[in-house]
Amino acid sequence: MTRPDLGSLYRDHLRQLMARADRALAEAGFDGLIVGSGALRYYYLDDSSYPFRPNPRYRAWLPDASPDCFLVYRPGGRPKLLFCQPDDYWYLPPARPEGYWVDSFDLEVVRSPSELRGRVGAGGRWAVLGEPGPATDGLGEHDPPVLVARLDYGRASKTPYELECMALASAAGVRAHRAAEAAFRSGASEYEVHLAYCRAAGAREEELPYNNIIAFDRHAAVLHYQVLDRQRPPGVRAFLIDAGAQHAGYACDITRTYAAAAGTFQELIDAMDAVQLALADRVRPGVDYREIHLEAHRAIAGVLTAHGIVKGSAEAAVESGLTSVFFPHGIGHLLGLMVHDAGGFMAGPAGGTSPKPEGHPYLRLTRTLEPGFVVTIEPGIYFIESLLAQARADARGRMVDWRRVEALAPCGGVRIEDNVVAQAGAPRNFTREAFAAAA
Ligand SMILES: [Mn+2]
Repeated sequence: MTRPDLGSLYRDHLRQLMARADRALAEAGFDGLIVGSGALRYYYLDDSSYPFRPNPRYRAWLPDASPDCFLVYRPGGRPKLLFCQPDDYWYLPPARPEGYWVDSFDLEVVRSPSELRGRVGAGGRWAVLGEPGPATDGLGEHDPPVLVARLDYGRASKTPYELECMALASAAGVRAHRAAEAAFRSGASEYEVHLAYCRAAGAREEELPYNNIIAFDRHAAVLHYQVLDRQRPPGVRAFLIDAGAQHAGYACDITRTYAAAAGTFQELIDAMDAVQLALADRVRPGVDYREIHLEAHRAIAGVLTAHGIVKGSAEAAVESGLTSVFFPHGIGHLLGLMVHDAGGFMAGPAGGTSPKPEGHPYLRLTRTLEPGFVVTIEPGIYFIESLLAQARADARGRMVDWRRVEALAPCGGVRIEDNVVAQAGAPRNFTREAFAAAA
């Protein structure tokens, strides 16, 4: 498959970004924009730093991820990049950037972030996006809400460049997911699966968009399970992996669940796979994402009753709140430079909040989908002891077949998560596309 040329996509992307910034700056009453990539942070009482993550509002402009750099932009002019290349013999300074995006900037190499001062240009009201620090002190207003609201709101719709970066991230993530499944099936421990994943993704841990969730059996019932057991226990039945990859800062966020053998749990996985595909098909412009979340509860209720986990009607399972015991998180979120991307609750470009549906506090996206929105669709069914105990203690307890629950609980849970683009016509599913290409 021939891929589109990132360079020309990037130039269009930057033009769109500048047009968006021009409008937002005018509406918010600013003359220019300074965006910092961020500074290294150090562990308490230590001289080693946390892994560096650039400011996503900086990364929206360019793929470089070096600390202490600044983008300086004034409408009507070319964006300037102050690229920090410290004179430092303890660490290797970042190389002067190269690649398809560099020619779009007036590049100035500086030795220290303090050189920003004096290069911003005279006069005007400046907005500074990024954490406050000595380099930007007094240069302008930090993260002015009227401006960041407009910029963040626009980031939900991805440009063709961003979509291509996300397709490339998905390809890397799927490559690694396949390696992880193979490792699981060949007897690896959680930790060894993780290493196989990183190797296939070509990523150090700190380059992953979020910490891998690699969970055997009951560990899958811990939604953000973070331990990687070094030993594989005997008789593992199930494997849930929620792991991503990135390209130029853009993330994929993929979850798959596997059964070690055919049987009841595999049937539950198959049923959830069908639910997941049907929900992913609803990702279309004009659809209120909250509706997809509520639809997920109805579909999951259908699976719970069809598989004898819940007795009675699917409607009663939704109405009593029983589905939230088995599916206690949101159906998904915006995805982009951040795994839970910016602006998920915004009512409009000027700000305001779009409320979550009552009784659904963990939903992370409440907007109506527009072309170019990339969202995750990640329905799940889990056997979480503490939530089950609460349900058992009240009226919902009578609606559950507890023997069925006890039989499935050792498998932990199922989640299947794809990354889906809203567009005219049928949605584009990055994840299924990448799995099909890899098969
Ligand atoms: Mn997710």
